[in-house]
Amino acid sequence: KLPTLAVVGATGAVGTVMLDILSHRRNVWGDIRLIASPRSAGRRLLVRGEEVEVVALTEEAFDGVDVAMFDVPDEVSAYWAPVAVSRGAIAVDNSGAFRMDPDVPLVVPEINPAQVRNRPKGIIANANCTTLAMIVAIAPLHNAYGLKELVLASYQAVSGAGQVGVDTLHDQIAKVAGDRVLGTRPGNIRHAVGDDLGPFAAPVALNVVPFAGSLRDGGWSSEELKMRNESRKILGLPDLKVSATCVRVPVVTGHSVAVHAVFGSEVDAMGAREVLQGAPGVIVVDDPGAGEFPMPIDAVGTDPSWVGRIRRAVDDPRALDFFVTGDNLRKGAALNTAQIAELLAVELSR
Ligand code: 2RA
Repeated sequence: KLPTLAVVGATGAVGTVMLDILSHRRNVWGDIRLIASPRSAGRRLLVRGEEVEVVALTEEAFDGVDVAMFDVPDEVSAYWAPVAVSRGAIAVDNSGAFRMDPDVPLVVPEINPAQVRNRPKGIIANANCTTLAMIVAIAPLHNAYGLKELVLASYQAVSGAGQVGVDTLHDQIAKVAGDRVLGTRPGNIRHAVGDDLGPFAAPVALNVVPFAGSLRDGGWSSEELKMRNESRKILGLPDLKVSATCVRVPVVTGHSVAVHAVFGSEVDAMGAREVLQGAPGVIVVDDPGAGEFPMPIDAVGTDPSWVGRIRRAVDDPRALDFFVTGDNLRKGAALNTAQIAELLAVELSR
């Protein structure tokens, strides 16, 4: 009998992409149960070509479930993932609630798939979308050259903040469109956009906002610390030096990262390109003379991380600079969760 899957948060931005992904990947599931807040219960959503009724999040909703995926806020996962486990399910959680728990593996199937078996709490965590955008490109380079340090700058899409982020950007674009004076005087974009900043710290239309997440000690943002801490855990490099600056940009979907990676041995761009061409989950798009480089407008809706602008640092033969873009709702969230769950489906079907 094929295992039963539950999708918790089935009606959210990531949940919607999840249903699409489950409908198009190899079918390893028996029943798929859709779970959401009581206010969404009763809605009928399409998955694998069939309408399935959404049920409310209750303890009983997990009975008979083998694997429960969670795409819900941290506090919802923190409470309900252990409930799912107590009802017999393995939880795969896409929130930040468990990622740094030493008893919860943080799994990227292209990098550390064996970690799915090391789950003393019955919970497996999915990394943050910004980490996931770049880590499938970093890991093979680490295996080839021995990573010592990362200096990162993110360019994060508004959908990372959910549907409200997307709606906020579109509303702001509508307010600033057509006025060619905007952007030529201090404050005039703020004035045109008004107070409706949605989940962002400043207007995001016609702007970039060098802050994402919440403020933490030392002036770091939560997103920047996630890039550091999650990279260390996934790569198994607890002493890796990581400095990140996370920036929100007026892009709907597709998180990008400019990476400066320092290695223990000398690198060359051609060798790095070959390593990346052979890496799972990575596509190399690197012909700037022909106008080919990785961009969110091309990567959106696709599965791999797109890597390009690969250069050896001018001043350090052990350092590489490159640019990487990935769909933050797919590999950055739903796809990686689905891939982890598929590893569990194989284990459960044995
Ligand atoms: C963001 N990475 O882009 C976050 C979502 N977890 O806001």
